[in-house]
Amino acid sequence: LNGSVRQESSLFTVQSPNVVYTDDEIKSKYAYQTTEITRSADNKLVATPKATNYNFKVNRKVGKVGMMLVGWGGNNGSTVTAGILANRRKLSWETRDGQQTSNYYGSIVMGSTVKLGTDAKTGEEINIPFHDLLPMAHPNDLAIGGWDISSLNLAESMDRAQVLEPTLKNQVRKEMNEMKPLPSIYYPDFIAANQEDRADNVVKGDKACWEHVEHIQKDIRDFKAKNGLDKVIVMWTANTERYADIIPGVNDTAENLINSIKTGHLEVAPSTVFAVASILEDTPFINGSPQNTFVPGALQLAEQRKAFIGGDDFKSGQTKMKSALVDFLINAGIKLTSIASYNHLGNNDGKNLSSQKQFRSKEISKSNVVDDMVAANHILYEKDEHPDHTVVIKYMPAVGDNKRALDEYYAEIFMGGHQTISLFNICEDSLLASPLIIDLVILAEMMTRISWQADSEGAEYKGFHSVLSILSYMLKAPLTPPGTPVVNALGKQRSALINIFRACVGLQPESEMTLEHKLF
Ligand code: NAI
Ligand code: DG6
Repeated sequence: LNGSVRQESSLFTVQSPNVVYTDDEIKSKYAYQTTEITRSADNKLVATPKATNYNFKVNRKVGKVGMMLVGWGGNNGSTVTAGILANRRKLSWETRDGQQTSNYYGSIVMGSTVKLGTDAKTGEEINIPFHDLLPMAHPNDLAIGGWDISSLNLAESMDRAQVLEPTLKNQVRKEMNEMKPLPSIYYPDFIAANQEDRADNVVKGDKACWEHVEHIQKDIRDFKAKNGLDKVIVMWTANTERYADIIPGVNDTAENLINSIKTGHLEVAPSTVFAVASILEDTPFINGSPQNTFVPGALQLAEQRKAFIGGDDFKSGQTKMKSALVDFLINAGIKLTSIASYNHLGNNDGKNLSSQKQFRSKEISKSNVVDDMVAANHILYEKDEHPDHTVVIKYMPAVGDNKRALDEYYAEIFMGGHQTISLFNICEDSLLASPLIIDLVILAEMMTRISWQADSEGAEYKGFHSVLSILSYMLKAPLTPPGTPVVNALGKQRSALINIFRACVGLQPESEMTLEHKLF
């Protein structure tokens, strides 16, 4: 599949002495306004407005972009591929509800709008597609490839997944028949034993070795060359692995990790080998599953090489809802006291997660998603106090990809009263995850074209930190640069993303004050 290049056509330009457009770049000067807090001698808080000046530079040339999925033949991999093909060809298909046309619903980049400003004449809010905020790649243009330990071609994988309508599958079948995942690395100890029967497309060797790293590097290079690509994003959408033990001398530093791969240490996971290979190829690598792929050594390697990484675990239905609802409850001054999250599903992900060690990885990523919101409200919660939180996942083959998620939120309200909110969420899991894969690819690629400069004499332009916490909106357990806070609140994650992109074109954050409508 060849990626193609589309001509950038800006929907808007910024008219400001702080913003300069050239054919190749958008340059902006931006004053970042924050509030610095200090304490007075009598321990009173002192808030001081602070402005830090930055220059941003956006490379406007998107180039040819490809995505390589690890686990391409899985439910997510085959569904996102069919979805992109269908959108590219503007397909529509017959369903029992009528004619359905291709869309990118569920993608923040392709399906959501952002407020640009207010109409000078009418005072109306002007909203534009998120995709038009900056010159972003278009998903229809992505070259698609990847690896799977299962040899089925993508048409067969799509049938195995049982997600899409036959009337759609028939229209993309021919193209998907031609798509065959590259053989992958398989270390049986990291995924459930019940996955063994699909592992018929594997590279020789059942533990880490440097040949595996080089093999994957070559796959990336070959894919780039074959499709004439400028850039590739690699994403792990393969099975959830068990956690790797963090062992001093083994995976705690970049050097130790590399040595451990070379000596075949048994605690190096396939996903970490993919991450290392991608980092060494200067290819952004995103982990869509919950395991600790980014052991400290992998993280350090990414920092040393200034390569972009992001993770962990796609945040699709239950957790996305949780990170919005809990934000609402606690910010409304309601004391959430427990969350019981149960789900059952019958796809291969559910089968893999029926094994305890793999379930444990998912339990961790699903459980830590409210910590920042709780910690921020010291009126409702004492230090280190947390709501009870239970996560249950059961494998129920009959429901296939149609995951059922049941949540009970129990909260304390005014004067000892109680509020119970019960949610029952049913959806095709892969149809929620596929747009996230697209968003992660488009946004990670965008970040490769943004650089910043401190507004001081002789400062150099550089990229953002290796760990792309800007991708948090799509991820359950957002990875952040070491020592920096994790933000789970969904609204804050979206604001950070949008406002950083606004800053790149010299626009202040949207404050929602709308004073123009309030001060008559
Ligand atoms: P799946 O089980 O259908 O697909 C995973 C694919 O990975 C399979 O085809 C398998 O053969 C392949 N695989 C396993 N180990 C591999 C390796 N070492 N190299 C290459 N391929 C390998 O699962 P699905 O539903 O596509 O989900 C993928 C991952 O995304 C899972 O870890 C899941 O937990 C995670 N996820 C899924 C979400 C969703 O809503 N569908 C949301 C959040 C995370
Ligand atoms: C059941 O929890 C299986 C998981 O793989 C989830 O489907 C997936 O992680 C999505 O979870 P959530 O909480 O983002 O909907």
